[in-house]
Amino acid sequence: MFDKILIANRGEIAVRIIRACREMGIKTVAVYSEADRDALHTMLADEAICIGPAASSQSYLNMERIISACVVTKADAIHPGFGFLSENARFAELCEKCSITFIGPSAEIINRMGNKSEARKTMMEAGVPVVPGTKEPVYTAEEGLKLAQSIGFPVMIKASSGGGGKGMRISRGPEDFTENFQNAQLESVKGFSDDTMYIEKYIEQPRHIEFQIMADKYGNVVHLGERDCSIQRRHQKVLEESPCDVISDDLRRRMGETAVRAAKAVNYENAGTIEFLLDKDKNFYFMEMNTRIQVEHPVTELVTGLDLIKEQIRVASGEPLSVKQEEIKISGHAMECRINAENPSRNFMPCPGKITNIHLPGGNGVRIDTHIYSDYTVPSNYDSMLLKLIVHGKDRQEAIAKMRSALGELIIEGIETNVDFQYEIINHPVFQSGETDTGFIPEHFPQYCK
Ligand code: MV4
Repeated sequence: MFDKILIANRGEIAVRIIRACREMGIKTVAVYSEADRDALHTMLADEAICIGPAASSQSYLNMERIISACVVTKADAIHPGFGFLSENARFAELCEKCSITFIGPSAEIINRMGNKSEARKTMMEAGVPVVPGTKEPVYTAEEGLKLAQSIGFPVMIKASSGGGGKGMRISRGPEDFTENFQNAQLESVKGFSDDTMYIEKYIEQPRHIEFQIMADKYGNVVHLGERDCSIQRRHQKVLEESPCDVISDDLRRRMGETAVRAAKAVNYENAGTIEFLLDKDKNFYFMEMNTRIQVEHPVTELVTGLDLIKEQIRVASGEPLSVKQEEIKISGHAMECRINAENPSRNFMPCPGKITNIHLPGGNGVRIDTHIYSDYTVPSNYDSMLLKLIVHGKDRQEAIAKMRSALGELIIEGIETNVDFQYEIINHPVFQSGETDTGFIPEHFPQYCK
């Protein structure tokens, strides 16, 4: 087992990882930017090293500085958390070259799954159902139009390097195809320096269902059930839950087996997520694979009783998985609300600043993952997520009741937050009925989607 781990991240996930290490008797090294001298992760770790100015590009994305911090402190491994360098194949490779364990999959797998059109082809060849569409990359609107006509409109045009809706356009028919293709491709060239595109049949009002998988170095792969992440605004997840109400035990078994097959097809190692689109007729299609631990991992922890961060550390150190598929049981229902420093009535503009007073809810089945404290100043340089409010109840109804109660008790003063917006979602009759798909927020909160 590792003696010391460096956490190449900040905020709540850095705190989450430090706590897991401490429970396991592993020493921790925090890295921090000049804007994070007073950050909780900086204070909680056994050692802390400043790696540069506030701008992420000069600190949390600065590979050389982070590797140097690791060498100086003699840490054995780096946990990248999510965002920042977590899906950067060059960083994973740099760690490998410096004999530092990168807690995650190999650089080769990160690369392969980061290329969405290649991931799609890999999955098709492994017998994993993908959305009907192209198998080979598409580079011109002319060849794209022919392919779109054979797929049948409407289609979704996607950039191979895309993500978060970037480089993605719907085309409803041949008359709007060329313009949409060119716009999507231009966005991709500008954002990712990559003109590789692919085309899929457009799935109307799908649910975003993702399966958590975990794999060790010995080819063992398990799935830990699904998360329904359909409640999104502009491709940002707002609320996640597990299990998904419309997935039967039989469908869960079939989707889970598919997720495991997808991971095995690439000899996957460590924690990963297989994203599916689930259509109205309960057909499911592979969409993407995320090669990191995700923001919403706690909902899976609450329904499975497993600690995913500890499991990541154990498998990275060479231990086999601590559980077999038959031992994994999904119990009760968990839900997570992301609380951000943002102003919903000003188009969710980020609102950093000083927190003058906070009160955190608690009680049976209430978990809070956060790095904020009273008098803490939220810096303007990073993501606006402040806190994850996660609840676990015996069923969905009880989870909703706990979330409603906890949101009502949560107080964060001094800065604007989306707490009231989350409260409106939780209280919405359509949300409570479970009839939610990716169109939920635009349809029921159009005033927030302009
Ligand atoms: C789709 C789709 C419908 N059909 N692909 C959005 C982000 C990117 N990861 C993929 N996305 C979608 N791909 C096909 N073929 C609908 C979406 C989509 C969506 C997906 C998940 C959660 C929220 C979404 C909101 C709008 C569109």
